[in-house]
Amino acid sequence: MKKYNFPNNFWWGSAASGPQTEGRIAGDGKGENIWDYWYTKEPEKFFNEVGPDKTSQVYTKYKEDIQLMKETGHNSFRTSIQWSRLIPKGTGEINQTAVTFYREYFQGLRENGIEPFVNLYHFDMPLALQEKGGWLNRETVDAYANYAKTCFELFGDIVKIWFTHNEPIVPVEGGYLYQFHFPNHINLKEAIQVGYHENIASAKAIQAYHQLNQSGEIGIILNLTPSYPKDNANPEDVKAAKIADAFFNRSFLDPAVKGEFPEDLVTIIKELNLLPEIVPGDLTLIKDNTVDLLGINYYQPRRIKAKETPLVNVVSPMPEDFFDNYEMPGRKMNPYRGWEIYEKGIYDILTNTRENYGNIKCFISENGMGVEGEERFVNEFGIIEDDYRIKFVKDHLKYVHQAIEEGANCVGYHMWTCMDNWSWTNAYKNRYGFISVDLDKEGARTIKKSGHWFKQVADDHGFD
Ligand code: BGP
Repeated sequence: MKKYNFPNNFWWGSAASGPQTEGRIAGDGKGENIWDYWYTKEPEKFFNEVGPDKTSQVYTKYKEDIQLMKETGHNSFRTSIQWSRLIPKGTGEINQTAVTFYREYFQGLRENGIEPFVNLYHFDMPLALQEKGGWLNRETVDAYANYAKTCFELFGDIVKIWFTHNEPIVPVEGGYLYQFHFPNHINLKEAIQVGYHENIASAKAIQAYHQLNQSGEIGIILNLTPSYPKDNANPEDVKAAKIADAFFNRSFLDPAVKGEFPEDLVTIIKELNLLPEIVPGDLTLIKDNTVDLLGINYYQPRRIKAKETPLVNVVSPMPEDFFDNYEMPGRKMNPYRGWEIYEKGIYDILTNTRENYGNIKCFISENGMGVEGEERFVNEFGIIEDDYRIKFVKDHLKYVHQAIEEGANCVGYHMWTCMDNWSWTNAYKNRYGFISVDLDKEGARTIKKSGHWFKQVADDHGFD
């Protein structure tokens, strides 16, 4: 038995998404989403001007990729359905080519002993719906609920583990606060409405899934960023960290798991006079439709201190009116991506989930290390020697192990990601995969050292 031994039925694998991997094939019937559109309008906003057309070509290579997943120890794998591939305009006609593709893809995974985890929404609003306001428009919630039900009906015989959203806070932050997703607004009122609608949409999808009785599970995937106060002994820092936690974590975590919005956040939003438009019945819907399991994406923590001059900008308030981000001296950084590495954060999240969220069934749905310029680590056999990634995953897994030993109900670990993939405006800047993709050689794949290592860990159910 290994020193860091995990249960025999632990989920080992990785995560990806449709828009980041599939690529767009001319004539396949896919409709436009916000990424296709934004790229045609402002290609210069994307790293090296590489857009969503140039993804890792999973659409044509998925059979080969499934074999590579086996060679890298996967017993499970997450991707997402692209809403605009399945229903090109977001509502209405279904693209039958997409139905065939997804059925074969998911079935192929299952036949090879890889459980397909399927997410419904990974930042990819169909353009036709965005033109009517996207998540700002309540009609999108109903369109999404219908899309979700369609997916369950079309693929529910093969797929038994579903997710309503990946990181729903990101479209809020990127699209309505910090300008890294279309439509690039800066407007807290809109941000709150968008987040609220995503929560309602998630509950509606959960309701639809449970009504169909398909004998599977449905959850949500949240990127949780533990908020650490600069000084634990300073009540103002502690208070500021709690507010950041409410904005960025509990805004989705509490409705998803507890069926209610966090009171402290509601109070702040009320005081700002920014409550969203609520339709009668919404709060009961949220209460009655919580998740069966929780996916946790963890990359880095947030370090927070109290604002030196607390001042809410009443004309255009922002979350940062309530706290300051703090660059802790001496914190460990990923030198290739610029994000902090704090392995214990993963343990703190799992412990918080155990203690304060009813120890809901959960798994690590993303964790990984982005590296810019990874080609420089290629050895004479053409393999990327990513020892830094092995160390990163190992160091996090040790803390996952500890949390499980202490009772956390964590049933798996998925790394971000399988094949190096296209990452929104960062395109191929930061590589994350177990498997490299050579864009100059028609997307040729090579397993990295970490992929071989991971296979051993999965086979051995752990490591020493
Ligand atoms: C996560 C997203 C992924 C992916 C990853 C890497 O938050 O769920 O879709 O983009 O971040 O991000 P980046 O390429 O910006 O380093």
